[in-house]
Amino acid sequence: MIEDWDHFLLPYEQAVDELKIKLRGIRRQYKDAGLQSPIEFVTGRVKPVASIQEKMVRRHVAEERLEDDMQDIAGLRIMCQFVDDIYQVVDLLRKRTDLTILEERDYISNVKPSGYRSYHIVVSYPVQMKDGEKKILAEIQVRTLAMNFWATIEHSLNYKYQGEFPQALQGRLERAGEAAFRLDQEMSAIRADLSEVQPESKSDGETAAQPSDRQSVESSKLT
Ligand code: 0O2
Ligand code: 0O2
Repeated sequence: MIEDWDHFLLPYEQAVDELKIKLRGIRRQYKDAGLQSPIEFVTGRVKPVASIQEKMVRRHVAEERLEDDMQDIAGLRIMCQFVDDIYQVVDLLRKRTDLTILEERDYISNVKPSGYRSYHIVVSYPVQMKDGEKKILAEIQVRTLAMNFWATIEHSLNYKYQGEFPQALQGRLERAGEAAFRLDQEMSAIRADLSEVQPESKSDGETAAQPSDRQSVESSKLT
């Protein structure tokens, strides 16, 4: 029995705090270099005890296995403007020497049946505790703003319906997910068109040229 949850969760708090600072640091460095950051913003949380306990029951995770078998007690979320940015962030994470990637799950190429899209990375992250180093599992979810919009609302509706969406609602949510993804694709197409006429973003106040009148991808039909 874990009697002192605060004590158990302390290294997780430490890991989330450190990773938030480090990931936000990536954005700072891009800004500092005058470059467009692939990271828009970063959030993080330690899973509440009640959610950990509920997931232990649902997933049949014994308390002794908790540290190894529950990957998202420490959770970070990286929000990006564009789908391409997600893969750029994943590459940046792969190159880091302060964490070890254990698993990657691409729910963008392999959309979940619910309509959920995100790129998940499970990492092992070392925190320095008073008695020495402790390796903590953390789940980093990388997604666009549109994917986050969909997932946040779907998640809150899920609570309301306890995961048992009426069939018709389920279909509508899936279609809403598709619409959000078409929005992502259209935003990427607009960016590509803009960079054709204006290769580098101007910091000298020069006005941006108009995008070409070339028809953008068929995704422009956001129905
Ligand atoms: P709820 O209702 O559970 O969503 P700071 O970092 O100090 O600026 P703070 O208060 O630590 O700010 O919050 P942060 O880091 O901006 O974001 C915390 C929120 O991020 C949480 O809200 C979660 O909604 C969300 N979040 C971030 N990462 C994850 C993750 O990996 N998994 C999940 N499930 N949620 C995540 P709350 O407060 O927990 O409320
Ligand atoms: P929270 O803190 O409430 O977000 P499982 O964890 O059991 O769902 P698995 O395979 O261990 O499944 O992990 P998976 O599916 O790679 O990632 C789980 C997390 O991804 C979830 O955490 C959600 O944050 C997010 N997620 C996965 N599927 C969906 C979905 O259909 N809708 C939404 N909104 N989010 C999803 P938890 O456990 O729900 O915790």
